[in-house]
Amino acid sequence: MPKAELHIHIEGALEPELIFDRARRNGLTLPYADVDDLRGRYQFTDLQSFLDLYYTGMNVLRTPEDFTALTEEYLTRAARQGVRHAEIFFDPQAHTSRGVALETVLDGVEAALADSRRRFGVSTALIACFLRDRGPEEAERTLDELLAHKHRVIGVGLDSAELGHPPADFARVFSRARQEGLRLVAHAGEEGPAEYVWQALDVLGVDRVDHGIRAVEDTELVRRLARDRVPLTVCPLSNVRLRCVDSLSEHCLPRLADAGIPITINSDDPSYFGGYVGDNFAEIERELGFDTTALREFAVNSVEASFLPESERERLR
Ligand code: ES4
Ligand code: ZN
Repeated sequence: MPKAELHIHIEGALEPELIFDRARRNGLTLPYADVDDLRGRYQFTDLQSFLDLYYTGMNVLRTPEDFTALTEEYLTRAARQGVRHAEIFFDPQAHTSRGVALETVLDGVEAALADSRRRFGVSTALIACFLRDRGPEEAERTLDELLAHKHRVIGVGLDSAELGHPPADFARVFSRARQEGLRLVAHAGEEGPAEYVWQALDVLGVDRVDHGIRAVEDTELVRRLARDRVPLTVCPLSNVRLRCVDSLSEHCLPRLADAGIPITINSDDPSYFGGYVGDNFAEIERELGFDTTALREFAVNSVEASFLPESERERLR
């Protein structure tokens, strides 16, 4: 089934084996005995407990070649699971804040994206996310830096620790990004309340909502998302691993889909959450009993919800 992946953090595709490989190449010592020791620590209680390991893990990424290797590994795995187009998030501030230049990240990632269509059969676009827990002023400075490379990203997003960092705080930086012609997305309603989803829609004016699962708690919001056909990029395995839902069999995605919201299925941070996008499809099929028609609809939604121009969508149908 050809599909687009619309919610993947490239830094979350960093597998433990690559962490060790890059630490060795960069002369860094890791506080883990081996790959199994590191993987054994991937037991999360909430979003923050994951983010702590996520930001530590990416500390081994120093050179353009590190980012190229990371991106090639992701594209290899995604292609094997049927991904034909990927809109890839990256976190500029997670690198610039530790002395790795934005150019290093962009040059390295793009070296892999440049021949992705030919090598992997995957078309790509990049979305730069602001780290909401570092505040709106730093987000504005990050946008200034990004605008020197405007042609290299298709849009901006908002991620990291959600609670206490509402979308409305980022009204100005998103308004500027829109004026620059960038597409807009934001994580909202992952751990945060339905109110944050309203703000993503009405204050930021996003094209898609990342996660958005807590919209299920607000019937008026569910009607709004369905009426305006606002896509949600749902990440089922992520939601279970971060305990945003109790179990996959109790996930709200059937209720959101039945209400008429365009739902897409995505991997989020596949190295940390136990699977790539095909694994997410397989698990929801098994645990939620979706039939082939329903799964195909999620795949079709991902193409329709992508930022691909109409002329390039035929390839994915
Ligand atoms: C993230 Cl699962 C998730 N939520 C929020 N921000 C993130 N950054 C990377 N993964
Ligand atoms: Zn995410």
